[in-house]
Amino acid sequence: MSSDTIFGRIIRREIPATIVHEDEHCIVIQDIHPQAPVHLLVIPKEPIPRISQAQPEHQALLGHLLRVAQQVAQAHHLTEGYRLVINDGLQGGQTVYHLHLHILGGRDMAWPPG
Ligand code: DGP
Repeated sequence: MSSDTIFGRIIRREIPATIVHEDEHCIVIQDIHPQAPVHLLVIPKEPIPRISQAQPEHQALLGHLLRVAQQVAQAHHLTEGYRLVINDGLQGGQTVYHLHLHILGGRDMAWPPG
């Protein structure tokens, strides 16, 4: 599976996206098909295809993505709570094979997810 996906093209500014955060290691964009009033994607610049393929050397990067998610959620005033989701592979419902963390907020979430 190629690691050059639509998210790689967004990171390289080859196609547009609404970018709400960028740093050395990741970008955060608005999801094009929002599933909640706030639906953001935290995307590492390194194109790791799936969380199941992350390696020990990615530990700091993975921690960074969580910390950025926390800060971006706070900046979007998600004070009542929010959900972080990583879909992995076919059964996990992953459609873009460049690791990303969904931030969903602004409404009550159901459990279990579908
Ligand atoms: P997943 O199913 O976990 O792989 O989620 C992929 C998400 O990416 C999905 O919620 C829709 C979003 N998405 C797909 N293509 C684009 C795009 O071109 N731009 C933006 N902003 N989001 C996209």
